[in-house]
Amino acid sequence: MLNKQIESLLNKQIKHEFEAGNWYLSMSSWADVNGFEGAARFFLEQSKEENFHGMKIFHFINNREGHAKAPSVTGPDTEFNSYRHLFERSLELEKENTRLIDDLVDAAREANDHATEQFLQWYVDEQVEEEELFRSILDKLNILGDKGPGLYMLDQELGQRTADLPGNGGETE
Ligand code: OFO
Repeated sequence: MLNKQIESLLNKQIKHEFEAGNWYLSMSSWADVNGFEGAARFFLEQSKEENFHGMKIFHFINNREGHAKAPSVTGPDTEFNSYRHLFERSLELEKENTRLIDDLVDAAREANDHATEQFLQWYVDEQVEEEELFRSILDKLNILGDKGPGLYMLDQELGQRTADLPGNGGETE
């Protein structure tokens, strides 16, 4: 059974995951409106992943006799300065999420809640991958450039992305 403090922190994390999902949805829309079809697809898939992360915690709370709360989420920005800005902002969001997950792991450890600590290990690993993903895209932008054929090629590559979700053949299964 979850203690109340861990339950409350996990509920806050659900909210954060859905807020991240909304940020990525907003980025997808900005990319679409500005003609970047690849990034529009990429961020739509990223948004689905974040919503899945939130739902995974949602089910975990209720499975452990807690009460998962459907979160009220704050709206993201709708305008971005540039293609590069989308990925810089994404990396910031992921770094912030890594800090929140680390705090949650610390709290679970202090509460001797081994099941939650083990459950959160999936998120710890996911954060390493997600920060690396956005860093690698920024590296490619540095190499290929922010406009012209280089940017077009990168956008095409990003458009190949499929969310790592159950049923999509990803590691999540
Ligand atoms: Fe961007 O990762 Fe969720 O947890």
